[in-house]
Amino acid sequence: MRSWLAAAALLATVAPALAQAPLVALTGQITHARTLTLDDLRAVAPVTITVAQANAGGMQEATFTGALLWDVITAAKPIDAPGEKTTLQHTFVARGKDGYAVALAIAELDPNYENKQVVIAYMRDGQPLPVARLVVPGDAHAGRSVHELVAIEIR
Ligand SMILES: Nc1nc2c(c(=O)[nH]1)N[C@H]1C(S)=C(S)[C@@H](COP(=O)(O)O)O[C@H]1N2
Ligand SMILES: [Mo]
Repeated sequence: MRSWLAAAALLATVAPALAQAPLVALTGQITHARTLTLDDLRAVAPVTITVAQANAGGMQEATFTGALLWDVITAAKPIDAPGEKTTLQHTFVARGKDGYAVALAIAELDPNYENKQVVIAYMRDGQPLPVARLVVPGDAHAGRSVHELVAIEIR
């Protein structure tokens, strides 16, 4: 009982700190460059997607909940290069804590083009994830599913 109370008290102090810890930095050609916390991501309308993708061990199916990358990007307002006639110039490099990096193009996300429901996930199969993860539905392979996502650079 006593240890249960101690654990609950610890969780009560640690959980809010985790929610406010820096999670994913938005950098590059963006008006509102900032580091998003879990609370920031939770403040975005949540999207839930189920993906089945191949990894080294075979096919893996999972359901993820998170913030739509398109919503996060549009709120942060990409800066168009001088002279460019379209916002379709933009690409994103998503990077994990280990340096692993993958690229996305804005037309993949834009509802007027591919409208891919790419999410910055903070839940997997109904359980909170300890770190953020990029999930790219439609990809046959899990290669762009960046684990421990720490930064998204807008180009
Ligand atoms: N940060 C990070 N994310 C990564 C990788 C990596 O090396 N580092 N490998 C990718 C590759 S190639 C695959 S197949 C999946 C494997 O993750 P899973 O086993 O959870 O599907 O993670 C992807 N995300
Ligand atoms: Mo992989």
